[in-house]
Parts: sequence; C-alpha cells; structure tokens
Amino acid sequence: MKKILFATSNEGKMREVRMILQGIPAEVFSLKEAGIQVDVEENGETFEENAILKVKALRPYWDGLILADDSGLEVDWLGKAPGVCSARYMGHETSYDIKNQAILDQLQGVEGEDRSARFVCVIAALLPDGEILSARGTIEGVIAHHPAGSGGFGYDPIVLIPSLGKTTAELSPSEKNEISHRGKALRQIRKLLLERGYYEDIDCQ
Ligand code: ITT
Repeated sequence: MKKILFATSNEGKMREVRMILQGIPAEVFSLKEAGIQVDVEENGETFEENAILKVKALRPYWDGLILADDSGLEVDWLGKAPGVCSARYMGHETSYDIKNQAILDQLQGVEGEDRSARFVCVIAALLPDGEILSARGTIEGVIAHHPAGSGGFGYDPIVLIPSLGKTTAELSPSEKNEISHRGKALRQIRKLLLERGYYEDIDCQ
C-alpha cells in the first residue's frame, strides 16, 4: 500500500482531506501521524508558492508522495485580505470568534455585492520522482451579517453561499466537500495523479 504524507498541522483541513481522498488505494498520514515536527516558514506571496514551499520542505522526511494545502479567505472589500495570511491574521493564537467578528466589524455598512469573498485552496503534490503538480480551487460567497453554523473550521461561520442561503459552517461535511475550494483542488490533483499512472485504480469522484 502506498503511503501519502499530507503536510498539515490543521486538524480541520485534515478531516476534510481524508474524506475527499476516500477511495484512493493509499494510506494518508498527517504530519502528527507521521511523527514529523517541522515548522515551514510560509513566506511566499501566493497560495501556489506557499503550497510548494510546504511540500519541498518535507522531502527530507518522507520518500513517498507529499501533498500540501495552502488556503485562505479573500474578502474583496478588504483588498483580498486576509488572503495568504488567513491563519496568521490578528495572530495565530487569536480565536476565530474574534477574527470573524473583526471581519464583520470592518464590513459594517457595506451591503450587497460589495460583501463578496471567496475561499481559495491550492494543493501541491511532490511526486517521488521530483515532479511537482498543483491545482487551485475556489468557492465564491459573501460575508454574512452574523456568524452562523458550527461545522467546518476557521472562517466558515461568516462565509455565506448565496445560492444555498447557508454559511459553509452550516453545511454537512460531505456537502461542504462537494462544493468547496479544497474539494475542487484535491479532486483535480487526484485526476492528475491518475493520468500520470501514480494510481491505477484511483476512484475519481
Ligand atoms: P497548515 O499550514 O499546517 O496546513 P494552516 O491553518 O496554517 O495549516 P494555511 O497556512 O493554509 O494553513 O492557512 C489556511 C487558513 O485559511 C486556515 O487556518 C483558515 O483560517 C483559513 N481557511 C482555509 N480553508 C478554510 C475553510 O475551508 N474553512 C474555513 N477557513 C479556512
């Protein structure tokens, strides 16, 4: 059985990744499960650069396929902030209740399409032969007027998907994965791996 390292310390991401990768004939390990403690400095200016930085930094610790996700929330009214700084926004240790409220406060009085926002996810894959693949997924939404829902993680309670009338925190895990930035990017990577023959019996959704 092939072993894949998914280079993240974010447990919310990891839960989603496991579900999206179901059906792959491989065991998927998080950093914690692999017993790897590496703090990668995410100093790239784009999601792509940071995702690639993460997979490359892990090469010395893992021989097989390495995947990493760099993702975040872009709020158009805030000049696409927090963007690549989403995890570090207002400090790593600040709770998401506080971060989410700060974004709501900055959008007070802003209405309609001006509240547009999106989640972005770039997944990078470093194959054992050194080839690097990447795929980007996005989901468009608007910033809600109040936080709602307890599913997902991070900024999910304030991102409203207008066609569903729900925030991404109000979706079930499978509903979120079906439409999310992460689901889209990871399914593209699955397809690219299948095309390269990395897996023969990969079950692409
Ligand atoms: P790793 O680098 O260890 O993977 P991280 O949380 O630091 O974990 P990122 O640098 O990619 O990961 O930051 C992504 C942040 O963007 C994440 O911490 C959330 O704040 C936000 N984010 C990304 N996807 C999200 C989602 O599906 N729902 C809610 N917030 C999300």
